[in-house]
Amino acid sequence: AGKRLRVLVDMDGVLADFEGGFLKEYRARYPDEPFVPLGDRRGFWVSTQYERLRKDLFEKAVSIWESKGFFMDLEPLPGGVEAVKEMARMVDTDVFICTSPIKHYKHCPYEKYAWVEKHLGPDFLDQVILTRDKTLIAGDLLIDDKPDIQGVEPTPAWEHVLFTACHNKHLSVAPSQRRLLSWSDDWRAVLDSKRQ
Ligand code: BVP
Repeated sequence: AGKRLRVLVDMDGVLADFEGGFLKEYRARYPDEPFVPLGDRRGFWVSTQYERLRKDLFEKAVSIWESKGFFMDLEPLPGGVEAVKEMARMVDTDVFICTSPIKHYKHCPYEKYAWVEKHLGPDFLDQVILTRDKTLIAGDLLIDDKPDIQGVEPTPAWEHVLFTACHNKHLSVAPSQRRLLSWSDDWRAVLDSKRQ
């Protein structure tokens, strides 16, 4: 047995259905406004695509995830909670939830902890890392749906495995970048490939 494996797992778009939750709430609040079906999503930033649709839709989109209850009420993505629980039970494996809160801090940080407590249990609160700069966090793997993860550290310790989402599935990424298509994909093999 070599050293322990440290896995960082993103929350929005990987464990929690940010895109689905956003669209549902947006359509409920703004039933007469245009929207982007999930199949037409391109680019990580929902706000940017809505702004391109019509300038004033930027603020309407932002209003959705700044609302009380938005992050708390996100549905888990299929298999994510089970995968993270299984990882945490694996020998020589440490799992952390590594997520960037929005700058409107009234609800989001609290609700991210509440979501983890609800879906992964109170013991998992020790594993939560809230940071706006994931390059500072040392790990062997970062499973994240954001294609470009940058920050002040030019050479992060982790290998970024791109988790497929509606906004990134059409992207051609560098051949060196590995993908997880979903939690039904072989995430165990990805972890094993990083073990000593
Ligand atoms: O908390 C999420 C939502 C927010 O950015 C955070 C991304 O965190 P990670 O998944 O990288 O951990 N967010 C914000 C905007 C626009 C802000 Br203006 C957006 O379009 N999409 C988005 O996810």
